[in-house]
Amino acid sequence: MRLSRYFMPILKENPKEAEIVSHRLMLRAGMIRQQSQGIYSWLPLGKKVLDKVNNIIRDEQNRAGAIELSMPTLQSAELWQESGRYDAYGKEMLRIKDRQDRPMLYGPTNEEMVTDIFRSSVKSYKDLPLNLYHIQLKFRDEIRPRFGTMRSREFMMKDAYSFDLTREGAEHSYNKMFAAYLRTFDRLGLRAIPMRADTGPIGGNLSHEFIILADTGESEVFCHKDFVGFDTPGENTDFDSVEGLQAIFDKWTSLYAATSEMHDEAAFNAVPEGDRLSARGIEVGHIFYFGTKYSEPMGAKVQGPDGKEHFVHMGSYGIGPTRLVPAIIEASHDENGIIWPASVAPFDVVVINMKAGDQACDDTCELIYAALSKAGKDVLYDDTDDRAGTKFATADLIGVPFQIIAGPRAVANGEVEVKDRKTGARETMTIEAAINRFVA
Ligand code: 5CA
Repeated sequence: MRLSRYFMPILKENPKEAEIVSHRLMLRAGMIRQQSQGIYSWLPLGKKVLDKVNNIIRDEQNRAGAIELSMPTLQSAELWQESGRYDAYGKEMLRIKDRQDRPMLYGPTNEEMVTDIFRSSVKSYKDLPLNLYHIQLKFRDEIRPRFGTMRSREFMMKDAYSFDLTREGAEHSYNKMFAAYLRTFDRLGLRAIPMRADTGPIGGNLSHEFIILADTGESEVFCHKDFVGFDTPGENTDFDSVEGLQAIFDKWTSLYAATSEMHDEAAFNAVPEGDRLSARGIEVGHIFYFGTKYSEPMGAKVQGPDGKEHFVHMGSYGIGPTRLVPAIIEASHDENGIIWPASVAPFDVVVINMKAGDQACDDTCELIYAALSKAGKDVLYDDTDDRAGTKFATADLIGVPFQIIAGPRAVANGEVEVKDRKTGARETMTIEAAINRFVA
């Protein structure tokens, strides 16, 4: 992508409304724009990162055996009257009427709708276990939307819903998502700790929140510090192995970890003082097992091997991609801007032409841009006529992992500079070596 033809509205000044660093940097880097309170557009640079986050989430959901579909944002109130949540949900639910005066709502979550899909076509235990997910916008009329897309009113959620014949089966389904979440957050460059959590309006009694430790987090959390160094389940994790997944769950819940709602002071004090971590955190995922809370009132049942009808045991599993993007920034930035982990970086590398219009600089940059693009790299080419200093600041701000800098002096020697955004290390090398560094 040539920057001269891209749309990346960088802000020079620090936006006053932004209280935390991720919100400030997302606005400054031209990733998002607020349209009304708690409702955001994702501009091209932000959209690229969000898509990469979603693809990692999708990949790990699929690996764990979940199946993607897409449900609408607008739902009929009738479904929610069946479960009893239409009245219970309160003011967070945005209620709308259509032209026939029928009550509708903008979905804050999808338990009812997915249960309706399930009951309409699954009739036998032979079709279980089943886990259906989608990545879709939600709306919650939060009292205090804040921190940009960290807590917004319209936000994206990956929500998965599992169906099993028995409680034991449902626990295995829960463990699959538990392990998938550990892998997902690891691939996003984050250390997320599963903590026992309150279930709120979703219901049930088994629930974990996945929390990233960050000073700007909204949750108060308490845990054993050893979680910070725990190994993440590997790529070869067998999601069909009941024992294998139980072992992962047991290990990751063997030490104390709880959010403030579930905090047990006495149990925490039993942890040796030097191992206690009392911190703030960002909730990036939340999983629930709630048994037959929805299947019973909505009549979602299957025929079991005993020939009888059984209400299915369900769980739901949420991740917030539009919260994850700022959470990654909170965990990875410096005074100059964002430092993206390679897995979600909007571009692999940025080529900086320090003197656009200079024939040798232009030729060198074009050559590198073409070679890397041909090799399948996602390259941003800063071909604008901005001052070199402005270009460096922009490249640092938007956090692309590597910069290839072509200035007249180096280019005269057939050389360019390669800068690592994270370490700041710069290395001068031949043009060919620079290309090979990313292509090889
Ligand atoms: N149905 C269940 C799981 S599918 C559910 O709704 N869970 S939740 O309420 O905990 O939300 C799941 C995830 O969505 C949260 O962990 C969080 O990452 C994200 N999320 C929730 N509310 C917001 C919000 N206002 N802004 C941004 N992300 C949010």
